[in-house]
Amino acid sequence: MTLVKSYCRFCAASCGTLVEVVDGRIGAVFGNKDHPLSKGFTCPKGRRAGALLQGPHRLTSSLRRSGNGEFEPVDGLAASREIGERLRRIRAEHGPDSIALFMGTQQAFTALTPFVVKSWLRATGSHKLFSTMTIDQSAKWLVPLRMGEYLGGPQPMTDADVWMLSGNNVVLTASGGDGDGPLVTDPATQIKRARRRGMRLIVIDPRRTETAELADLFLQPRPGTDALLHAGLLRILLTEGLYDAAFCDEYVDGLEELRRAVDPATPERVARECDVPVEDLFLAARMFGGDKRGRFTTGTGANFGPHSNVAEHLADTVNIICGRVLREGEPAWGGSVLMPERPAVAAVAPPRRTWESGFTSRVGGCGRLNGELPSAILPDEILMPGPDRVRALVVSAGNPMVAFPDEAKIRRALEHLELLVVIDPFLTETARLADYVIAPAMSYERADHTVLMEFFFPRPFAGHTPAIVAPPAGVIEDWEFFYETAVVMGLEMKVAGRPLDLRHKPTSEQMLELVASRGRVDVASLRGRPDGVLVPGTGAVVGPRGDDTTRLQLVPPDVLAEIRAALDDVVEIPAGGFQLISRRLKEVMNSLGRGIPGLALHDYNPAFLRPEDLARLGVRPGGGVVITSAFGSVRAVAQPDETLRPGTVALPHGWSGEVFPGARGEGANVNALTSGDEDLQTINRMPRYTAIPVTVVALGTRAGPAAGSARRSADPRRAVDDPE
Ligand SMILES: Nc1nc2c(c(=O)[nH]1)N[C@H]1C(S)=C(S)[C@@H](COP(=O)(O)OP(=O)(O)OC[C@H]3O[C@@H](n4cnc5c(=O)[nH]c(N)nc54)[C@H](O)[C@@H]3O)O[C@H]1N2
Ligand SMILES: Nc1nc2c(c(=O)[nH]1)N[C@H]1C(S)=C(S)[C@@H](COP(=O)(O)OP(=O)(O)OC[C@H]3O[C@@H](n4cnc5c(=O)[nH]c(N)nc54)[C@H](O)[C@@H]3O)O[C@H]1N2
Ligand code: SF4
Ligand SMILES: [Mo]
Repeated sequence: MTLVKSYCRFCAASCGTLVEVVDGRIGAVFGNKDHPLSKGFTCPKGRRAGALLQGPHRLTSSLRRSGNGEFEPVDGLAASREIGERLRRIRAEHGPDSIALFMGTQQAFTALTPFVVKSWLRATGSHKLFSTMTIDQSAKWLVPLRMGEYLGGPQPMTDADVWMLSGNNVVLTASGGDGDGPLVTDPATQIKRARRRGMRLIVIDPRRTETAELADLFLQPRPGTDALLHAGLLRILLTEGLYDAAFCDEYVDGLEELRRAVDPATPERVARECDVPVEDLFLAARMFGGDKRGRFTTGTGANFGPHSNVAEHLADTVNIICGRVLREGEPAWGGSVLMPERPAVAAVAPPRRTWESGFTSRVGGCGRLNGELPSAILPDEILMPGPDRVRALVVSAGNPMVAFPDEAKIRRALEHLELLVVIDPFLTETARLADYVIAPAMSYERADHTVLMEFFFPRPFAGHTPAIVAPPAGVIEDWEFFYETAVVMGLEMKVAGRPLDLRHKPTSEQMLELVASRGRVDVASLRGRPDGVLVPGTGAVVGPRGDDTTRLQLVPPDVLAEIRAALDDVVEIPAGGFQLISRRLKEVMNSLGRGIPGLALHDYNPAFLRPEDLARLGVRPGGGVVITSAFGSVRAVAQPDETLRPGTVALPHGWSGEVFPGARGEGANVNALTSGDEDLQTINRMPRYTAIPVTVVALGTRAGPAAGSARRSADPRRAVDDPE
């Protein structure tokens, strides 16, 4: 047995690990105390990497659907070339836009895949690029595109006086919604340390989360009321003068319009409709506002609601009017190490309404954000007739069958494809519908570096790891699939600004050097330094504004209209009805990690309800419930949870009734309850994943119509799945 240092690649934290390698297999995984960022910290997911990589459900070979419809094993490189040939024909016959690509979550934790994937799709000439970004915190892309972006960078948590989090359970997810470093690596310790030095933490969440337990002030509003709540906070900050008037004078347009727009959000109204004590609302505004440092950042909860684009716009507006950005002469963030540095300047980049020009989809006339189309339109891109209909889809490290809204619709779409290729180490719900499943090498089986994660680190840092165990024979690395198909398709790819040599295949290590070639640290200098290296700062400071007079647009006309609509919309919950809210599980990463013995608490996702709500429904812990929305119905296993707001039910996403072939569990796909057509935001078509009106009844009881509306209840496919 040897102990080898490496780092974990299941989430952005990239914790340093000590891995037992026994006969070429992974044994126990420990935290590496010498790692300068994680200092020995790991989470249960990271510690079970051995079971994940070597467990019973891991694909040890790629698969091809044969003539009789069954999967047969196929060599990964051979399959890639076959697929390249099929893609070449589809492209020649139907044009480049008949090919689409979906980028899933796990792609982001490999250094090479995102670079190669994006340049691959660009080289095909297709515009049909989709990712989880538009079914996640999608407004985080939209807000700067409409408001403009301050280029000096945000104030960090390191020296903050106050931090406010909404809909973001960082202690469980290691995901500071805006990528604030200290909230990513070992967030509980970082928050405790910050509070010891005097930082105040405000948490807004309908659930008293693990993060809320660390807060100085906790607000537990009614789900889906974030836009109103943020407007209410802004109103107090503006009326009490708790904002940075000098910064606004210099950098902001629309302060008076903002004042008028949030005027209807009076403290009394906000307190009543959000159902929070009015004193707490004032307390939050006064604790946050004024001459302090620190930011208001949001997670998925605040980005999933019925007015998520407005909620996020107003959250960022809180930061802007309070001037919570780095000013000229302050030390710049300087965390780019393997990536090229973008100089920080105290200037504003103008809004970029990229969706208003260039390629638009025939589905709803949608345009692109940061080069991507909204994921919610992907099913219609496949299903709706039209000259550039998507016929072939490559899914890179994602599981749309459980991630997309409207489970039935995404299934229909995936089944309608001429060619579905899924690159995934597991036979997921999505992979089971594929023509080819490419089995990739997993984390400890491949070399990597931290190029794409450095943005999330609290200090400038870089790490490299070689592969520490060999992948199963015949398994390829993700990037190789794209390389091999590119060769067959004759694509000309550029990676990190340089042409990729398609005659002489580079090694993975050469590729790692290529993608980091614009950084300030050489990959070669990281090899043999398994703890990674803290990189000295550049000493750069935020540069002057110069002659530029661009200002941030607080309330462009479309945003103003959306604010009005959001503030007109009263969130009504009929008596006896519930609100379905989102939440995540500690032991799994979306759908990754299911099926590992002993990792997830159960082999299903429970429906969490308050004990008294369960009692009222006559359901025992562990008993069955039927949850019904206006769009569909699922059965789930009930679990008591005192941390919830009364009248809410939380059902984690990423599960279904059949997680892996033959492994029938009692999991429920929450996206049977969501819609891909209704309740979508403008522009980014972000679905509503929280604050969904539902009814909950004990399994075996006939369900009434869904709370809120009976749209679609006439659809027989959506009839309640009642066992009676
Ligand atoms: N263990 C683990 N870690 C993960 C993941 C995982 O599945 N498991 N997933 C990863 C991914 S892809 C992401 S995007 C991040 C997400 O990271 P987070 O955004 O921290 O995700 P959650 O833990 O679901 O936290 C969302 C919170 O929003 C609250 N909420 C629900 N509805 C509302 C609402 O209407 N308003 C407000 N204000 N809050 C609401 C929920 O109660 C919940 O506490 O986590 C990443 N890390
Ligand atoms: N109702 C509802 N819907 C949601 C959410 C919600 O909270 N509620 N959350 C949304 C959010 S924030 C997100 S990010 C999406 C998640 O959407 P997805 O990213 O589509 O879902 P994941 O389950 O993260 O899929 C990751 C896949 O990558 C595979 N994988 C693991 N390692 C590797 C690897 O090395 N290479 C490759 N090729 N594959 C690998 C895993 O087996 C898994 O199947 O779901 C969204 N959908
Ligand atoms: S926090 Fe993320 S990187 Fe760290 S051990 Fe857990 S999954 Fe791995
Ligand atoms: Mo996500």
